Amino acid sequence: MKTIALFILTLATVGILATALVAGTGDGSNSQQHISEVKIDNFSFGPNELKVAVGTTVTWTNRDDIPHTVVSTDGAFKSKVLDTDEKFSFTFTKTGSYPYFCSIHPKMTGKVVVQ
Ligand SMILES: [Cu+2]
Repeated sequence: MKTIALFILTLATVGILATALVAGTGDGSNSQQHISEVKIDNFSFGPNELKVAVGTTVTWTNRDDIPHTVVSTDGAFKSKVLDTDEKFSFTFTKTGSYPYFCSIHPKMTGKVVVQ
């Protein structure tokens, strides 16, 4: 009898743990899906072309030792001058292609594609 009781208790515990795990995973993947990062280093944006889902917040971080900006070609977003380790974030709420550049060094270009 004792063995059966222990078996049922174990099943119940595993069930509770599994439920908690599934709920936790759901929350985690939701928030991770909507965050993406671009690093600015050595006069370039990396990744140069970034594909994201609608609703994604993209954060640019300046890892270079000189200032840069992130300016959308069509005016959708525009950062201030970012010094080393400063960040700029923008949330993309519409699908489309968003080319951008650095207004201090216009040869620096990148693109965000929102799907
Ligand atoms: Cu620049």
